[in-house]
Amino acid sequence: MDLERIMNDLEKKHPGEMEYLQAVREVLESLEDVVNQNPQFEAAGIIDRLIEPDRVLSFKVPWLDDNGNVHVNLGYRVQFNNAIGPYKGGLRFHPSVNLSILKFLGFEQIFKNSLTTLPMGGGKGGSDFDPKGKSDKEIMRFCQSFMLELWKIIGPETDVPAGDIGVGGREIGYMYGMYKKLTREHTGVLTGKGLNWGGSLIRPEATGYGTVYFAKEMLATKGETFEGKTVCISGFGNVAWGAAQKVTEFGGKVVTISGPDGYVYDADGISGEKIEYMLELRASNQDIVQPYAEEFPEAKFVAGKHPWEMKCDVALPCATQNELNEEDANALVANGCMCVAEGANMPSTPGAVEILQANKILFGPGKAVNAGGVATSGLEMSQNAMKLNWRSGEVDEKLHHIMQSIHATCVKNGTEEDGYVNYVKGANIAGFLKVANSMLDQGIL
Ligand code: NDP
Ligand code: 2IT
Repeated sequence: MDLERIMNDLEKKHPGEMEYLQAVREVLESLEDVVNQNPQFEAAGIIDRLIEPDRVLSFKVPWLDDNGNVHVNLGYRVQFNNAIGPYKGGLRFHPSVNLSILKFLGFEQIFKNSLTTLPMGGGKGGSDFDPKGKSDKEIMRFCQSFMLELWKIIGPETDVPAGDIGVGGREIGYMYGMYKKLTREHTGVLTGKGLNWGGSLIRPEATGYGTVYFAKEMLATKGETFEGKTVCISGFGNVAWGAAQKVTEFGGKVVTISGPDGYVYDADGISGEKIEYMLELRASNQDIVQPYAEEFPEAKFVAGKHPWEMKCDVALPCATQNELNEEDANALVANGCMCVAEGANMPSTPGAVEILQANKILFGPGKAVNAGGVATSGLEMSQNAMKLNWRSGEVDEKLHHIMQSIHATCVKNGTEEDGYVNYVKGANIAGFLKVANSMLDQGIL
């Protein structure tokens, strides 16, 4: 495989799409040996076909604010690959959203979904709409307008969107309502639905729980557990919330959360009512973490910084892409951190990953670590198809089992000669092989 030729061609076609090019390079670097050992992949142009999305829908989303002013946002759906199942992946509403970010997320989703063992292809979508400060009615009107375009290309057997940054149960509800009205069908077309109308128990907690289940397996390879460990978490959204709950349950102490304004350090541990307060903070229209330090005076707010400068045993980045850089990685290493598990998608920069791996720190990439969210979406699809609901214990047990199996797959495919588990390589190779072999079976299209 000629990696530089592939990357140069891709860059020429999509100049400046930084996040997309970063994600493709990271995956292809892990695949060089596997592709070279399997000439049938090159003969069928698997890599060239895999790195371009099947299609991208881009549309405008006009909506009215509460004062009657018209706004126009951009909306997208990237359908990346459906070799192993319908396109599946979240919708992100955030002002930073652009095609590069959605293509990086859709590309990662292919391998993540493959690792879950469930039949789901890869896709992603969203809008540059900023939910911050919007009223409930404005959110509703925006979601309805977004779905007026999106419904044309999605369906329970075609493409099944879900939540991501800025899209939770409320937004899924408004979008689902409009989809149902347009199609006159009550189907499992979205996941992350409300419990009364087709949602699955444990889905809200699943990404955070799955992240901690995966990190628990990583620690176990060193004979360690979460008991008594100090844990730094970034973000204070869906993923951070579930992760904080599970770490606490496993006997660890969460000492940080973070937002775009900085981070909060709470030496007493962020547990119980404090975790619930995180949810309130996130739901507030301010979207900052500083008020936590006012509500719980034992905590300290540090403006404009990342939490990775604090001493911890385990770091769980759960906010957004490229939020843990080389300086942060060096600080974690210097402070004796033993495990970094990515709850967010691609939160560590390539330079940071290199530093963590060179220092033989346990490093779990997002596509393996945070796969519990989409895996539980897959379980929601199964329940919808059967028109049955599983109890929370049943869903949680399946989630736990899936995370253990993804971990075992990473160990199998990523263990290096010196015994160090390269989880990046393991996840990329295992995720890729299933998709590539399926593409081979299905012909060139
Ligand atoms: P939320 O919207 O609930 O929380 C995201 C958090 O990150 C917020 O604190 C948000 O603050 C912050 N954030 C977003 N963009 C930036 C930025 N550019 N700089 C600094 N902070 C930022 O989202 P989720 O918890 O759902 O998602 C968090 C991460 O986990 C994302 O990478 C997502 O792709 C990933 N993920 C989510 C899954 C899910 O099921 N929800 C599944 C798997 C992965 P603010 O919005 O104010 O900027
Ligand atoms: O990044 C992700 O895996 C998600 N945002 C969840 C996607 C899903 O379809 O549940």
